[in-house]
Amino acid sequence: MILIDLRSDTVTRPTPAMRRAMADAEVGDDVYGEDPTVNRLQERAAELFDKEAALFVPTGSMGNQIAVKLHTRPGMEVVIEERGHIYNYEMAAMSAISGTLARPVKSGDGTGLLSWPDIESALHVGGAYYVAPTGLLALENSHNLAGGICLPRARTVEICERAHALKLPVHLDGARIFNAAVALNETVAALSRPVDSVMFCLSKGLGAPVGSMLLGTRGFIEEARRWRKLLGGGMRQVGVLAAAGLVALAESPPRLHEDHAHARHLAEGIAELPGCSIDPESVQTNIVIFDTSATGLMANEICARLQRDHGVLASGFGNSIRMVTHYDVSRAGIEHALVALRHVTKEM
Ligand code: TLP
Repeated sequence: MILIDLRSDTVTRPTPAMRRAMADAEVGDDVYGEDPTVNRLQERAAELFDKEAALFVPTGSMGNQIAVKLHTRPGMEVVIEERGHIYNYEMAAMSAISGTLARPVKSGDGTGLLSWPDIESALHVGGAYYVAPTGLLALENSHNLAGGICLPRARTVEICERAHALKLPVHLDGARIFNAAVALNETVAALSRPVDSVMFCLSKGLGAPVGSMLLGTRGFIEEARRWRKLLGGGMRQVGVLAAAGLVALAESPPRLHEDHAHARHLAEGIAELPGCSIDPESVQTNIVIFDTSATGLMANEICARLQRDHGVLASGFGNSIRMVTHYDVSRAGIEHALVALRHVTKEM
């Protein structure tokens, strides 16, 4: 049976060009700062994002958590949208590593996109001494669990201006910021210019096998390097991975629109199925999250049947299923997934 793996865009395998670059990579010991390929990747990322410096980290989670650590002190709160990855899927690391507490907020319009009034009502800035102060505002673009929706540039600018006026730093979880940039027709630099730090993943839609980048000022990145080591993320001849990252940065952004078109097509098909509900218009990038409550089955059960009988892999969360498109899934794969879903929902 063919496998169509829509669980995540993390499942992509390195392209032939990435594998060649990995085999040929010039390497050195990156803990001494001597890996030329890592150094090139960091310089390239800083240039693309128009930030002073960048650091190659093993995972997006490590990049985010180093940022939380550097922007806060123990006893502070981190304001974040209630479905944010840093809050929901990073093992409570902000409390374990930084001694901070998440202050989750709902977006007033229900989309997952925060506006300044949503944020303002959750802030503790310059208030009573017995209230935990807000240390950081964490944004996410695109917003994974909100269905890959994108935070427009103007909204990011406004939020950051207001936060900075209160001396509050802003970190952007830009795991999929290249998808957001394509969907919004912006550059990644424009979307992340107003924030103090940004993390993006090479290992998601960009298709590299491993790695993420953390960016900010030179001083911030120097400190981040110390924390990466402390967390066990000081790697050695890691140019073999950075080489794939450089190929990913050069080759992948121009094809992300294809993943977005596949996701929209998938959502349009799903909207027609009995018991499944999604507004295809809300699908802006490569993530499709649809509600399955009216099928009478738990999402996990639907996913189990999709996999067992049709070789289609998806992720179930409560009453929702998430399907993520990426370069290893073609238009034919999307059609196959729709046929499979049609079968499974008809059986119910
Ligand atoms: N997301 C994974 C899962 O953890 C849910 C996925 O399959 O989407 N920020 C965002 C917005 C993410 O979606 C992820 C990974 C991360 C950070 C963490 O990246 P890694 O997995 O490299 O630690």
